[in-house]
Amino acid sequence: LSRQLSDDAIGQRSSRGLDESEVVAFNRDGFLLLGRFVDDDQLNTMRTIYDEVLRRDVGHTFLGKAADGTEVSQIQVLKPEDLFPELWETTYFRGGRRLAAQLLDVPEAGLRGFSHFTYKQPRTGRDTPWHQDEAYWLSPELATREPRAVTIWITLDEASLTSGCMRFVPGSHTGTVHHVFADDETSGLMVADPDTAAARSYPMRAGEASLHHCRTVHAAGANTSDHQRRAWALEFHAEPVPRAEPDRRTWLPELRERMERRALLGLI
Ligand SMILES: O=C(O)CCC(=O)C(=O)O
Repeated sequence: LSRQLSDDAIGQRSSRGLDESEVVAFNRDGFLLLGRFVDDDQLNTMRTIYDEVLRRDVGHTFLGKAADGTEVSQIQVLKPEDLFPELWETTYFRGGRRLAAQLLDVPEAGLRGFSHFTYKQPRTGRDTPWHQDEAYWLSPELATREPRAVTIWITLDEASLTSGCMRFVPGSHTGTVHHVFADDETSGLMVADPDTAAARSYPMRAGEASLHHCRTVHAAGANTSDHQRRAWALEFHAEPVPRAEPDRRTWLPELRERMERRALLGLI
């Protein structure tokens, strides 16, 4: 159905903001499906830039090994906008920032944003494990201050049950959960003991997007299909607020060490 929307309707979808029932659903579930978010022209522009970024080979392997020990490459490119600042001018970025400001109840100018590409080659064979985005954030102030952020995620190819669609645990955005490392070397984190009984998978077509809270427990499937799955995530952060209780986030020293080893510090 979303493919039948006119370009105008798609433009309005990303510029008019969320209606009351969508805000209520986001606050209840910790995520929201946005449907078709960019028109075909924008989608093609984004794909061209994405492919050029991949061609320059500036990404790093985010998760190195499958559970059975085989090497797989799931490529992540942090801050592609540093290479191609025009990414900030896309409907996706502008619309995403507008929706993030609405959900976090701050002016757009009060948001800090950055993005990353998550690229799954055909037959990657490795999922993105259950995690909360905020588990990756190293800032020491987050021990005593609670981050407020949302991520908007768009797929530039079909993201199906077999090519790596998103999975969310509804209502899981209410607290920080313990994380451990997903493999021996990389900086991939996963929830230590995820309760995924209520989780669902959300296949999306190219150009469709979702939004999630920085504490929503989510994952994405492996790409066992024959086509690539290019996804692009934008994170928008508002000022953190004081926490009632300090949060120890015990995996952070090791995460910092792994990032230092992989020269990723400064990027996140
Ligand atoms: O694209 C993926 O495979 C996972 C993306 C994700 O977890 C995120 O952007 O927070």
